[in-house]
Amino acid sequence: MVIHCGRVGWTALVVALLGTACGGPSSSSTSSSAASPGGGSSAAVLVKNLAFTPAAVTIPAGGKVVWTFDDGGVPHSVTSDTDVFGSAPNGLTSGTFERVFAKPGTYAYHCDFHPQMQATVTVR
Ligand SMILES: [Cu+2]
Repeated sequence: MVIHCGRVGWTALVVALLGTACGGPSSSSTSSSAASPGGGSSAAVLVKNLAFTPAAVTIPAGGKVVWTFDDGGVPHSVTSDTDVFGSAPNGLTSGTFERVFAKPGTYAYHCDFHPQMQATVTVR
């Protein structure tokens, strides 16, 4: 059975009895867009001038941190204080190192060559 909304009379009554509202609540437009998984959840750290910049980054669980090495040939490493992650042990002078952090927590790390270079990754 097809109900035409334009009519009045018994058709409208049937519509009312059936609890059907033609063109009732207008369909909401596409305004909702949740944060895309995997997107926009990374942080960048620059390894330069004997420092990690910024020294503290926060990412959501499953997010990624990308370190970029650019210190004029001075080698640095990204080494977890608790050895849960680390870049090449002999240091990097260029390029990037990246890691995905699946579990929430605070991850302290340092540079094996320059003990004063210390920073943290916080995963929420
Ligand atoms: Cu270093």
